[in-house]
Amino acid sequence: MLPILKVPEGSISKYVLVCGDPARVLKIAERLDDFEEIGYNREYRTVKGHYRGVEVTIASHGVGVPGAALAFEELIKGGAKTIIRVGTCGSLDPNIRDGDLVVATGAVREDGLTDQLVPIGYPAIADFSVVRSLEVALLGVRDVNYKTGMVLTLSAFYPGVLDLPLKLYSETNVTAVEMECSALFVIASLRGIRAGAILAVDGVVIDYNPDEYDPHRTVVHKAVDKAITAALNAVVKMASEE
Ligand code: R1X
Repeated sequence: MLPILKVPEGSISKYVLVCGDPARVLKIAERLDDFEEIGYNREYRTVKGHYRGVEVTIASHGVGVPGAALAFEELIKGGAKTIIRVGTCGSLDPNIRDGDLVVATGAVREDGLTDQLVPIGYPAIADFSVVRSLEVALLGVRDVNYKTGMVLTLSAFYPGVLDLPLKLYSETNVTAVEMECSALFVIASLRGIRAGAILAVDGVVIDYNPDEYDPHRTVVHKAVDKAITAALNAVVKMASEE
């Protein structure tokens, strides 16, 4: 048994989609041809099914790197060979707005966890074949505006007395901020598997005001739906290339 996910070892598919929210696991699962829930412990809901004949596991990892890292490690231990995060992010690029998508090429490691795993010079990068498959899949998604670029993974969501470094990374051409990708990319690289991420923009946060955060709008839900479509079709493409 994998202790945190509470699913049997070996029960995880080669292809895995992950998201923060356990409710979104079901939203994604409803797009599958068939599925069954194989575990639900804490914030970690795990579902397994098929999409166009490809076995796929959908799992939630909660908010933030430390909790998500546990999920990534156990998913890999359980059999994952390719993990795609389907999440949300705030845009750091004034041209990328609410409802757009971001395909992550890599992540700035402002996460407070991965420096405990490996020296800070080790890059948090997405797998090129996953990035390429997501971009090809996006060609088949209607009415989508997306950018492929770096993301900032930050552990703080609500600022304390210090400013969050959003302007700095916006000015250095980082596209978006979120809270889990660096751990996914570092852990995937350390364990020798592929990972990537496709993120729906839920606000432009260069002048960040957490009081304005509202991911519960139709424009965000629609973008998440597009991200799910692209991620599932990317999986089909990668499976066909094996
Ligand atoms: O990665 C971010 C975090 O999981 C995206 O949404 C949550 C809160 O911002």
